[in-house]
Amino acid sequence: MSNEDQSKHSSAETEPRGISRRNFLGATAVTGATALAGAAGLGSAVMTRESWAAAVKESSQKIHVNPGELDEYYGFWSGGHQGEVRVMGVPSMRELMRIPVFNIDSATGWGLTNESKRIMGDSAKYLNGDCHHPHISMTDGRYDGKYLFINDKANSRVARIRLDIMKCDKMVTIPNVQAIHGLRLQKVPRTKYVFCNAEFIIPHPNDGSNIANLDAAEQYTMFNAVDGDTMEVAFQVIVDGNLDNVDADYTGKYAAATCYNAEKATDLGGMMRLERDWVVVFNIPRIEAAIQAKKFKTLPGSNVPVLDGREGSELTRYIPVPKNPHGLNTSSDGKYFIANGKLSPTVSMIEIARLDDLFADKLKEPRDVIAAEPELGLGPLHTTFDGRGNAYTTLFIDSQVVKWNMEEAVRAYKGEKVNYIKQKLDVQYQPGHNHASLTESRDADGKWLVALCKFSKDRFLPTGPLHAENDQLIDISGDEMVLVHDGPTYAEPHDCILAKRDQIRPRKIWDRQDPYFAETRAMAEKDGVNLDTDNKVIRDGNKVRVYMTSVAPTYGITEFKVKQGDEVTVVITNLDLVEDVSHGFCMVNHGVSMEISPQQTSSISFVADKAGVHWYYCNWFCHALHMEMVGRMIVEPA
Ligand code: CUK
Ligand code: CUA
Ligand code: CA
Repeated sequence: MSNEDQSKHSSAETEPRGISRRNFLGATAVTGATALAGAAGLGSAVMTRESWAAAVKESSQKIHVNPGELDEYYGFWSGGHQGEVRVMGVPSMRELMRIPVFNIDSATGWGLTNESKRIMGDSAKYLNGDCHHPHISMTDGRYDGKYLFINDKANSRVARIRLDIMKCDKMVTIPNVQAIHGLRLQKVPRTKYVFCNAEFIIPHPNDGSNIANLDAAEQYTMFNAVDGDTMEVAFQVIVDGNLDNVDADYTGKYAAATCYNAEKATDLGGMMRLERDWVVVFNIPRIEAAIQAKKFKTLPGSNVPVLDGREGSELTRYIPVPKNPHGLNTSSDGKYFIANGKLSPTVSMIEIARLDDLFADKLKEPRDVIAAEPELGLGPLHTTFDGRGNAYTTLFIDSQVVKWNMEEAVRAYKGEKVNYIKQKLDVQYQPGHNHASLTESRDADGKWLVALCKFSKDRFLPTGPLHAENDQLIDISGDEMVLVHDGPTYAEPHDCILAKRDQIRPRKIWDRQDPYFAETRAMAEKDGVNLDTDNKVIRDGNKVRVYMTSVAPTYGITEFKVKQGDEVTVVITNLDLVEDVSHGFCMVNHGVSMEISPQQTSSISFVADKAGVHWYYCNWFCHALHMEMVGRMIVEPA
């Protein structure tokens, strides 16, 4: 089937400049793709041009959020290798906020302030990150709005964001592994574990002692669980092959992860050698029992329990699936783990109810848990759900989202003649993740779907060789998907998550007792300073602590003296009680900048290495006299 046929009804509305732009990645995006079989045909009747235009008009009206009105959904977007999380309003697709996490942020002082550096810990030295998978904590399979967790592939970290203040409050580096990629949460009974996959296979120990003969060294990667409450690593499980994406089930018992490198190869050709790789399923109660029974080891440099989950272990099962699978998604009805084929035009539906038998060795072979393996199109990467029995899978190579029915796919697998494909919608272009509203919870409501397209090509005004990506909003509330919005985004939102707005309960101003700045408060107490009232300079050897309050439009201290070479810490408490009156502190020519929101205490340290007069100013516009909110640091020459 040609692209022209497949895009029949959507091309008129979404591709006014023709569809010739669609093909450029067809054969080259994924090596070996040309060898793949063709896509299955369309199931539903194609709408007439008139009814399509009417549907687009109706859906487009739904996304218009009038000035002064609020969006129905919060969206949390990963910022990819830009390192931050972005908060969006959906369906307007307006960007509401950015939450710096694995990056440095000049506006808020993330990565510069003492509070943020304490949270980043040893990894504060890294100025880069690469986040992919943002997920909201759950209780009984429903978003509880407490935390958002996200991975950092670049520096093997996991971070937690407190959704009441929308700031990162914990960060942990996973030991003994490289590149934390897939990350999903335990859904039931609650998010006790944050499951995260380390992608790359490395030698153990990885200290250079075995590089003369790497072939003889023991090499593996590990599945990891972080305790969502303490953000300490709870356990690690050694696996065969490598690990890509992961998800957990709705019983609390199982997590499953895709592996694209069963070959344990170190190059592209080698990683595609086998016709099948696998999904590895982890038995969480058995892992917990093994830890209780002290059946684990520890690796040098950490005391995390490390268990052996390689083939033959009681803790895991390996289910062969076609070549180089990618996304792993639990259907919102709790029935299936769905592994997305990538180099195979299929997805593999693993029936979760049969996993007990698989672990009890009651099945003839692991693939007996496959309920269906529907053929969907070229390059299936990720699948999302509408809560009405339909699944939506991105087809990277075809540049489409395919809507298909899960139970019909199961019937077709059993030999019944039924066309499970409901619709294929062109998206622009090369989608990675897609994500439907509330899809990772029992509450999947089938209203909106976001397709996160890696390429925008000519959908937007040109911005030089580097193009925006394109996060497209699709109305899935009716029988047909309708594309309603093109959303340009900066590198690179791999994934997003949508929650109902009443599931997130942010604070309006800070609580003075907030643990976020508890250590700064403790330091003040030691200095005999009351943060809520005092403006004081404390000298302690060559360390100088400047405590001041701020009330729009003045700092409590407008002049302080230090000596050249002093290590200065400025601590500011914003006494304003009015919502939205944030102050800033910027010391000119010192690389010093931070946010102090109402009732917040923030602190930042620097060396006063230049003698003379140095102005500081408020850099968050707070008052008609904001420009006058200034002060001077006078530095005596050494
Ligand atoms: S991965 Cu990026 S498109 Cu990191 Cu979730 Cu599939
Ligand atoms: Cu305070 Cu601007
Ligand atoms: Ca492979």
